[in-house]
Amino acid sequence: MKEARIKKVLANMKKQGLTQIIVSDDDALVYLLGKTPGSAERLGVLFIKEDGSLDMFVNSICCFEAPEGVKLHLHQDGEDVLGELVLHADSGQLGIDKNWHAKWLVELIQRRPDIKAVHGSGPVDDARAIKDEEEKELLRKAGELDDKMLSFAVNQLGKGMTEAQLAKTIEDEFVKAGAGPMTEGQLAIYGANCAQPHHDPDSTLLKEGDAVIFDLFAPLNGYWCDMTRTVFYKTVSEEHRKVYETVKLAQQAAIDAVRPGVKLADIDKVARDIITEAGYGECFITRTGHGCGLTVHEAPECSFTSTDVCQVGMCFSIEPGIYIKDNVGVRIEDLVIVTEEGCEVLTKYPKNLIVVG
Ligand SMILES: [Mn+2]
Repeated sequence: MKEARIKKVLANMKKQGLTQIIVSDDDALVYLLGKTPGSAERLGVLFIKEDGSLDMFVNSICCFEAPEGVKLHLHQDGEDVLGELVLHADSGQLGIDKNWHAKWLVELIQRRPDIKAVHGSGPVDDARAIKDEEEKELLRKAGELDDKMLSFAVNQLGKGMTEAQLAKTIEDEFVKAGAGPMTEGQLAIYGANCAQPHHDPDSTLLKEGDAVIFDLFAPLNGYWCDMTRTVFYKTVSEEHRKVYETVKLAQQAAIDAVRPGVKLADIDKVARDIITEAGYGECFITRTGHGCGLTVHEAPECSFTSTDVCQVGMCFSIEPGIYIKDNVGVRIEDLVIVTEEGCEVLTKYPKNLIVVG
């Protein structure tokens, strides 16, 4: 069990006025306990109360052994699965994490009308947003792997692969290098398809003058890397060069703006203003970034609606882009960790405009 992390969660519960919460999310359980029952569609949750008591309600099929300090409540298929949990909850407000299945939540509410269920991911998410030293080291290692994978990917251009074939080749390379299961495929996107930020790699072939977006992300020892680079194949038009240099400027300015106390909305604004002044404001259709850790997309969010403020230890992406329909797309993305003076950039693949082949 990770006691320091449980302490942070208890402090956050107090701050947020929550006396009891249910944690069901696998990544959150790994963060707090060092492991998860991996319950899938069955029940497997950690119940945390303000007095620090930790109770785990798990189906015995998961063969979950509770860490010291956690009281285990086992049940089996066919039994009153929620029975013990229903009795354990106190009346009043109960925080539920964002991923708990509605089937359990609805049943709990029906059986305990004295309970007021509220969204309760905050205490764990806010703790997870600030990485401890162990996590920072894992994120650095993941970043190093991403640098290698980007080099590998760029070296595959010109071999005649479709987007989908190249994406799969990169995924295989990640696996060979020790990456864990990837929730989505890698992104290798050519030409006008780059105008769709998350274009699903298909049978498109590479042609001269194409932009190529590589958005490469995978977990290494549980912690995700996430980096995007855009390169050009054989030639680059003046228009595309201008788009590229604008994104590069915006991305670097946003990185330079990161330091403790700065609002993430203001970091988004730094990038957005540069892109807007260059005349591409309407083509910047995404947020500037997202937190990254045990999950590739987690708190904090770097967008114009974000209410988060930079704190030392936060890890998030800075990935502005310009997406011009039927023409081109450029995105440049790095992961940063907020430090006392500014930030540490975890992904280091060069960002000068590269024309391959
Ligand atoms: Mn990203």
